[in-house]
Amino acid sequence: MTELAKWFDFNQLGDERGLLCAIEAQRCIPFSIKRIYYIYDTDSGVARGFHAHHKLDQVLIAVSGNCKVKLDDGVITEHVVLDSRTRGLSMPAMLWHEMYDFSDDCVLLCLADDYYDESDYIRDYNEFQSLTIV
Ligand code: T46
Repeated sequence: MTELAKWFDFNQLGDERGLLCAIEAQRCIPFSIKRIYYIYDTDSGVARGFHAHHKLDQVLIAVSGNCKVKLDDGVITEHVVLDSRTRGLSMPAMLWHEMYDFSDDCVLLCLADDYYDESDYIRDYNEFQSLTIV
């Protein structure tokens, strides 16, 4: 089966003092980071996302706790679990995504290759589907 999810694995560094994970733009992820945001204190039962982006490229990392993500490219749908602080989920443009089942302690770190721009969002699923038809 074709898989939509692509992952980036980051090196876990550490010593007797604890652990550390470094993410270098253009090395560990394939773009330069222009924006970082994080999602936290999401009430259980709440789902977020429900959109795709025209151009934005992102990587999502659950740096604390866990959540699930539904991915949909207009043809294939896949559900993945984000539960590792050393693993990033690739979230390229034109991939419909919905995040759900957030644990109480979930902090979802998002690395983005561009600034916030509402006009880059496709929030209507029918519009998204029409754009995926070639
Ligand atoms: C995405 C998923 C994974 C800003 O003003 N600046 C920002 O950089 C962001 C990300 C959001 N906002 C505003 C826009 C809304 O008024 O914050 C509010 C919440 O954003 P939204 O409803 O889009 O949040 P999510 O969790 O549905 O989606 C977010 C990102 O917006 C989106 O790009 O891919 O996380």
